[in-house]
Amino acid sequence: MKKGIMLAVFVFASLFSQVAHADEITVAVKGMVCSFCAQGIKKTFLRKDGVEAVDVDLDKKVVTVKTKAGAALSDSDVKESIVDAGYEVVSIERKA
Ligand SMILES: [Cu+2]
Repeated sequence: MKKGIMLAVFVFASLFSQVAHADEITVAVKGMVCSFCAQGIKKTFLRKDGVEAVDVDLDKKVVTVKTKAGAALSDSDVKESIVDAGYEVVSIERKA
């Protein structure tokens, strides 16, 4: 009986972690050159629901977006934010 409960808890926890995991999205961006660009992109992303953190690497021209647990940010959401900020998306990569 105890084993059954343990198993149920384990199954539930692993299911839950799949649903509520946060995404890490790496976006290669064309056109950003200075810290003002970086700030603009950060602000645009942070206005979106479900965005936990944004990191901009100006050397690599890469923006890393972390979503909140359980939140989803689609590729078109990502694209929209970059374009709204005035830049161009080169590629989008996701890491679960
Ligand atoms: Cu700039």
